[in-house]
Amino acid sequence: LFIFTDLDGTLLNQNDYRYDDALPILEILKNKNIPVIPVTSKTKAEVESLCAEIGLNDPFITENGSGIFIPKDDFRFDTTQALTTESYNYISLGFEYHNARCILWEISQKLKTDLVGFGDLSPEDIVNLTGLSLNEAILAKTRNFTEPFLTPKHINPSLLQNIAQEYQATIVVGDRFSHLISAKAGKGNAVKWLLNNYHNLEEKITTIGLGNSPNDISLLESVDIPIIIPNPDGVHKGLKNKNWQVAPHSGSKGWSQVITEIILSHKI
Ligand code: 2M8
Repeated sequence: LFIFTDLDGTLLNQNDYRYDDALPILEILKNKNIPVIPVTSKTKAEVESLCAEIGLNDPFITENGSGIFIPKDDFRFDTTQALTTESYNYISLGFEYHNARCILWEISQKLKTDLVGFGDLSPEDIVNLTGLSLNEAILAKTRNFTEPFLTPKHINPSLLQNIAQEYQATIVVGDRFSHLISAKAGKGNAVKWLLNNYHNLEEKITTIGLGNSPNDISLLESVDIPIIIPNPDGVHKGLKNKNWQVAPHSGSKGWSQVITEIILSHKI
């Protein structure tokens, strides 16, 4: 069993980013050696800090499927194609951050509209927009592959998408922001990469995926058991037409309830 999970609004509460309700079941999963793999819009810097806090040691996928980071002491995946940093073997499916910024600028020229990205915002601006702490906002600005930007209200989303395609880019929608990512990235593609490069291919692994926003659709489509975590005000409108199980609560409480039910009822 593998669990692929979005973070903001899914394992973490949407408004306060807390995860306390999920700690007991996370401990059980750790004792059962069930990997919990974050698949998030967040940066490597943010996920590392969070994993250290929560005690997660599995691979993780950052910036909407752009970076796949596998700890160097984790030999379960084929990393012959991977690049290396001090602690990880990693695969990049994404742009370099500088290119993502340039493409966003080109698109804003074409649309004759300012598109305001994280690179244009100060850490204090990001604190005000997100409710992150100042230190967390600095980690969120430490981007490697993608540019989150304020969703422009008066621009047709399909026009934005069509222009992005001219640059081999795509726009995905998260909780609060839109994100410019490489067309080769996306949460689903990164999940598929990990599953295809899992050494023990003969063993049939069941995969669970959890998410709350439109950028989680490709993740949820890539797993055996997709689960929607509702937002505090209900299921995101972009996920309402999906026929997937919906957790009984939002955030970490909902996460914990569905996973506890699956694990303790021996459904798997
Ligand atoms: C951004 O991601 C969220 C995730 O859904 C969003 O689009 O609202 C990211 O840039 C991430 O780095 C940051 O931590 C988060 C803060 O809310 O916003």
